[in-house]
Amino acid sequence: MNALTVFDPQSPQARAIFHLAIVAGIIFAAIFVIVAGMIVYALMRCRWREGEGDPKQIAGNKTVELVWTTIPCLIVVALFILSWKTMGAADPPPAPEPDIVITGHQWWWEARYPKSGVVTANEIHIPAGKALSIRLESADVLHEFWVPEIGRKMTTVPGHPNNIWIESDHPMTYLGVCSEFCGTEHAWMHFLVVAETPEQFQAWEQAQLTPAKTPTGGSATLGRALFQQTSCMNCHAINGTAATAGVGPDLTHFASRRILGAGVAENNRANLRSWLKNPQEVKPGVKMPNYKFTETELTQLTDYIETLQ
Ligand code: HEC
Ligand SMILES: [Cu+2]
Repeated sequence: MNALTVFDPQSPQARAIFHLAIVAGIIFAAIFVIVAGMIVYALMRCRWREGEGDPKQIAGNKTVELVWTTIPCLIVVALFILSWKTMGAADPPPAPEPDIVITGHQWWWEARYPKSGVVTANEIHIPAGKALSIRLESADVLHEFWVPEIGRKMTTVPGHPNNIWIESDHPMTYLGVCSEFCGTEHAWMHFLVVAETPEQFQAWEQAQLTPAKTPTGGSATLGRALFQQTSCMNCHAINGTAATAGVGPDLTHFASRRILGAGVAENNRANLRSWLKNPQEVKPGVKMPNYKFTETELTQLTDYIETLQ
């Protein structure tokens, strides 16, 4: 998986932003060197010496004033044109219908694909080589969606959808983060963007659309009953059961995902069990209660959730 960096752009959008940053950075560095250099030169060359009067005064010199007005104006105009072109490449107007609607929640990300009906959380799959129009919403407070290698940053604002484009040149997995402080667990609001070949993406979409299988007997069946008898259904959805709530992540294919609790832990059996035992210990402040399950109940529930491939 890629590290979080702005110096390794992997999409036309991110490259446009990166190139602007480099060009602007060079211009700013040149201005700094010239201005600082002139100050140092003036300090040495024109410093007061024994027996010397004031240097020649040139207040109101037209040529000098024209030069130091025109050059900065030209720099500003050049930066304006460069920014304008970058915005055209990195941030074109959104598509009429978004490819993915991503909603920031305290402290996880929901992803809905309106065209296919897929709903998932914290692991966003995209086909490589295709620009996708993303609509960003918030369920509660301000969050910020940021995958530095493949797109710009954008705030999610309650009641005001924002839009960005993301794209990946090739199949690769990227780390994304929330980059706007949004409460206790802001630091654990990570997500993955998994760019795949179009075939892999289609297969993933198909798999996500299948309802959860009902376990046939054993501990997992008891776990399923537990899921339905406790209040899990008030917050979670599992397609193929009566659970349809959207307060917490959709769990229909939870076991196929790589991360748990928006990146606080790797998704494996041991971590899932700790989560169900006491989510507050794994992710303090998390909006899921501690049910104080017995060891047997924990095993049953873990067995059931592990079937949600
Ligand atoms: C009050 C709402 C609420 C209830 C009730 C609730 N959860 Fe959660 N659950 C959440 C939220 C919110 C998250 C996401 C937390 C985060 O990552 O910050 C979550 C996360 C999870 C996750 C990890 C999902 C992921 O993609 O990382 C699992 C598994 C889970 N809950 C199972 C359960 C089970 C089983 C029950 C019932 C015993 C239950 N939850 C009850 C709100 C709830
Ligand atoms: Cu956040």
